[in-house]
Amino acid sequence: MNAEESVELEQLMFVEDPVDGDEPRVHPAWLPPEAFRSLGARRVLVHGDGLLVDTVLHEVSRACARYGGRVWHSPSWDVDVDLVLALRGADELPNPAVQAARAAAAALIEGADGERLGDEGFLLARAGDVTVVLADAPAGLLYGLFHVVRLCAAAFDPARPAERHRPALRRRMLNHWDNVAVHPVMGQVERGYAGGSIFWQDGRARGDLARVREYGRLLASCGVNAISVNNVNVARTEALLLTERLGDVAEIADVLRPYGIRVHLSVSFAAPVVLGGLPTADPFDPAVRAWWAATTRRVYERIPDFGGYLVKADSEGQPGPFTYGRDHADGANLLAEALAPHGGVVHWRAFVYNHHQDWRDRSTDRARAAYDHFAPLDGRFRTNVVVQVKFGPVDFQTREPVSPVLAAMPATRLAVELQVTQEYTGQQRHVCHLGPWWSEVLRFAPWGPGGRTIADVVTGETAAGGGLVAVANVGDDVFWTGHPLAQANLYTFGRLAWDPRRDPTEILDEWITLTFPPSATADAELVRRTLHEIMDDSWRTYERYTAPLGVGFMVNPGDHYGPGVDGYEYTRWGTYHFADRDGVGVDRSRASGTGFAGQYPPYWAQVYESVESCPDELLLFFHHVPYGHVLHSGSTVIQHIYDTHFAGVEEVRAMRRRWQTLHGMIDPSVYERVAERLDEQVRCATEWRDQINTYFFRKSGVPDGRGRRIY
Ligand code: GCW
Repeated sequence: MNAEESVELEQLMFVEDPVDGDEPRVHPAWLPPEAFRSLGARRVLVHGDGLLVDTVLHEVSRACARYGGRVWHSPSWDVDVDLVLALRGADELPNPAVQAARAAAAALIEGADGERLGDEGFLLARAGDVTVVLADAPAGLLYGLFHVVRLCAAAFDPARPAERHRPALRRRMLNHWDNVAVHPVMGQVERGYAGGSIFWQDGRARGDLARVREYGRLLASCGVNAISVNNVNVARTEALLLTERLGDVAEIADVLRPYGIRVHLSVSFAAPVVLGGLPTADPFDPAVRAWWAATTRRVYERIPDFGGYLVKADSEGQPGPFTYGRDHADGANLLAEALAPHGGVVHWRAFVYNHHQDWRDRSTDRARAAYDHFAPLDGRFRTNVVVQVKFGPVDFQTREPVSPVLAAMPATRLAVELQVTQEYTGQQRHVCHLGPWWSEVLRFAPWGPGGRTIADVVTGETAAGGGLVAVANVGDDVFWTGHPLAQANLYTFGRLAWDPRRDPTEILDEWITLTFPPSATADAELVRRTLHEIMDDSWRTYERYTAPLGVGFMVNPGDHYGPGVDGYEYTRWGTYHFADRDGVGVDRSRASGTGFAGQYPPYWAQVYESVESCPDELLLFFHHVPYGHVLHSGSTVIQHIYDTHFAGVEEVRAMRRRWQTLHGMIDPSVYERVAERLDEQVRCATEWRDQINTYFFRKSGVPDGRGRRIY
């Protein structure tokens, strides 16, 4: 069969064509046609069969149709080619280059540890003039193809040594907080900053899933292989996705399957009551267990490769096992038992805390909650439960210590949950590249320097490893993420989930090359340099002009955007800074505070316990100190607050100036959207600076050592 005949190209021309007659074009994100130029100009042989091999074939055909290359699909034998993408299990190819590559690469395929390439791994090797990508399974071939796209011409460099790639994490997952029915407060997408949902609209599934298909393609190209399609806050309409509206979920699964992405569903713990009409959802009740078993069986009848359930229980008003006097292991195991016969998993969130706290009560500490609830349950979860832990103990702040839960459950599969949607980091109106922050979290060694890291925990060096999860940041916005540069956070998440030990700046560089292909850019080096200058340190810049020294949560209540220093100070949410005329910060030491520091293994428990050894950037998270306290940096706390806030705004102004140098050099619509958002970032950062500086000046009465204007 010749691919040119077999591929229905029109299905695949989405990026080039408007979604709908009048609608604006959808930005291709990091897969613009130009990114395929190098691949598309080659002669390519695809060998193997299966749904994902067809996807590979479609991709190659599309690129070749555009850039003049040719495609053969097996069995087209003895042809001269530049690239072979082949399944190893497929019949022997009488193609000399493939045979040579196979022989040369045999040792590499088995790997030093004797492991095979696995379901998703691939190998790239040169044999004579030919680049050969080999995989054991179709998904590996698809990932191998996108690797070739990323490498561009380098994939065809005769001197390129053979390489072997396997994802470090089996599950690389995005959670969508998309509502089916528009929530009166949270809207269509909770904490969404990029328009409506790509799945749901006004209470129902979107009929046209072209956008979802394109999303699957973007995700596959950066390595994501699982998504949950509805909010963890499950309301009435969303609960129905498990039963009556399962067909909608099945349709989404059908569209994503060709990209190797499995669909998961957020479910309500109260489903047996709400949907099943039972009087209880008690995990020990036989009728409840039978209901989950039967319901789950029906899910798999409809979606045979369904991934599993995601649950937020006993948290922020969601139902859970506490109602029945059971704990979270009992709750999670109930669902795990129903999923086990079908190979599904439960992602059970550890984000459980009291959201009706009295601000007068200094003994309750929200940071302690996840550990207090979950650490005692270690060893009690079934093997198909993944306990999903927010990276920090509070709530996705710009700076927090790494959650101690991640070091406290060696007999449990743990996943780290990151927030790609920038709820607390500028809501996709600010440039805030989060790769360096996530990487810092993943490299953190909770048992002390040189020891095992969070990356080791999630890849499964302790228990089986639960993977990496992030809350998604896309919507029906033309640029997917509102801020075009926020696409890089999504891309970086996927790449870090594939390999959590990678350098985030290198990943950003990959994203830049794909998104702004050198062949389509007047001065590629200028674009690359400028984007690095703007983005590399943008998370630290964001940190400088917002809440200082790890204290967190000085945001406006509700929407969480912009400064609101006392916005949460006298509320029930448990996020306080305790600033008074003498000092600021939360005493979480064992000696005199809430004892949270003691939840870490000894090395960090000791470091965080004392004001002297606590790292500057977390000082106010762990300690209440006087404004005159001298940091390791040599500055006082109050002067540090002033200096970083003045500096942060200057850095944002510099970002805007740098961006202006790209005028005329890149797609004008991207240029304009980013320019507009940088104006807002300058405005908002200035507001942060002035409110924070003024607040602390008024509290402390200490003037700025450098005499700058404070209001
Ligand atoms: O940070 C908070 C958000 C909520 C979210 C919650 C969670 C889905 O403000 O909107 O609810 O986290 O993670 O469950």
